[in-house]
Amino acid sequence: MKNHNVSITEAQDGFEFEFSDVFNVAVSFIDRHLTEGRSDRIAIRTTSGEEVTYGELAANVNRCGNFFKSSGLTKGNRLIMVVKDCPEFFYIFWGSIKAGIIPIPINTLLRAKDYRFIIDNSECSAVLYSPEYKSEIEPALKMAQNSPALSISIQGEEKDLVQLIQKSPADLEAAETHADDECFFLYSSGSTGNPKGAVHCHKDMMYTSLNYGVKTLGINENDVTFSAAKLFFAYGLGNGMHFPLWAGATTILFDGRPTPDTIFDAIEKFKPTIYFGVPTLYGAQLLNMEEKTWDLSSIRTCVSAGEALPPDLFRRWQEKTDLIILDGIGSTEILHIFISNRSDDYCLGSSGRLVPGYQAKILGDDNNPVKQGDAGKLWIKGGSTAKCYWNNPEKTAATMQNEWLNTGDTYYQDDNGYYHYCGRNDDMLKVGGIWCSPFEIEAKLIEHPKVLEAAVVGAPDDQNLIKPKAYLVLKNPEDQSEELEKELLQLCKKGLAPYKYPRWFIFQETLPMTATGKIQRFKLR
Ligand code: 3UK
Repeated sequence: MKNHNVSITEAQDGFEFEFSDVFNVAVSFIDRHLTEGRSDRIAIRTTSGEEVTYGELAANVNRCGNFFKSSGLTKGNRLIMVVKDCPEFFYIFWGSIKAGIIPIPINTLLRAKDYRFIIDNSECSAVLYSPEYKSEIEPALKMAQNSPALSISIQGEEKDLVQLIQKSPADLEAAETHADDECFFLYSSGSTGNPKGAVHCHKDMMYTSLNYGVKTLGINENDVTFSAAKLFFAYGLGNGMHFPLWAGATTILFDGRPTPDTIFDAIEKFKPTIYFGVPTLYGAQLLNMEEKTWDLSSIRTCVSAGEALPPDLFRRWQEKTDLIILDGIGSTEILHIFISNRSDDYCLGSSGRLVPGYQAKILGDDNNPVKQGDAGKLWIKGGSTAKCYWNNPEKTAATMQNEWLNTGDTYYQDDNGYYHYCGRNDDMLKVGGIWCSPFEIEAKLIEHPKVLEAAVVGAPDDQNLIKPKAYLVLKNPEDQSEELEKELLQLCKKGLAPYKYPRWFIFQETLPMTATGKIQRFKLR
């Protein structure tokens, strides 16, 4: 048997890895726990009461890998998974990787036409899905040009994955892959255009787990992680799977819709030590806590990503819970968080400092680095960056250049080294010739106690000059009044540069959001 070894040394600016020629990352994340004596420790707990030990996890991963091989899948084949957060997600993901098959976890909230696109673009050989998504997957399979040999609904009366794989052997020799071979893909839906498949390698999740999980968050085997963000999202995949598995910790899986009540309920019952949320959910959770009290005493760290965390949310969360929220920015292409605040080093309203192992540059319109303090386009370099977009050379060439990745975000770095988010490059607006960050105005608006969510976009005034326009969701829709508009205007005029106050206020019941909780400002423009 090949040894799939890696030697890891900690350097000042991140971890360094030396991989043996043959290296399959499933050996490090799954099998290692058996040799390190964790077979009887709990790897997964579900909110519906299931428990999976590291020993059971390893056996089911092997069975799943063997089942795929005996179903005709071979090394390098792609396998799409539209699977809710459940132990089977782990068996399929790791069983594939261990057998050299490339799993592609996909957003479970997409529609048939999006699934069709990904089935064709990935040229996958298999589609595995939770029965809940059948009504979108079946038409997608019919519409697609590619017809995958295997398509399985993983639960239900006739076929249950765990039963299906019981006949397959519980031992599996890891496929002879290499640290920089393709390991899994994640499709990211940008604000426009078709989803792009970021190609990640075996080494990438070691890089994020050590540099962010261990080094930045301090995750260890006594931790219990709980991510409101689902596993199909790179943020959730790290939080709810890669980091706890790397550390030999326990993850809590919840397959329902994340609402303040369901999330708080799970926290009370399953007592996570680290909680991962997104800003809109933190906002809704704060509203919920105005009427209810919850026991959050198990939590030592709260994390936020996906969108910038408005400082006012941080303050109110800290007042209410005595916990700080560590905001950090990550992306599907870089796999996880590359700039982050830390428990002992944070700056309110910033994304924090670089995570070890990552480098940043901020470029102006001429593509030269800007002066410290000036805003520009953020580029990142680091060892977890996707090697390309699958079957998409144009997008690869536009986004990935000489190991640097264009994040598409506008940032500035302050004198103390903290990075401040200004907006997506294409969400930034120019008012009177000056770049203006929608996020800054939104953060000001939600300081008002009656405002739940805010989105700011540019709109032309009667002279066709672009000015900020605010869309607002109120905690109580009945609070809408001219008086409130005046108060909001005062708040912005007092707290922002003079040109930045919104010229229009539009009240709505909801804002357009992506499945991962990001405001879709382009839909409001
Ligand atoms: C935005 C943020 C400000 C930013 C992600 C953590 O969100 C993740 O990945 P996606 O590919 O989106 C990436 C884009 O989202 N963004 C994310 N976090 C922040 N903007 N402050 C933040 N804290 O525009 C970025 O380019 O969906 C988040 C871990 C893994 C991830 N994939």
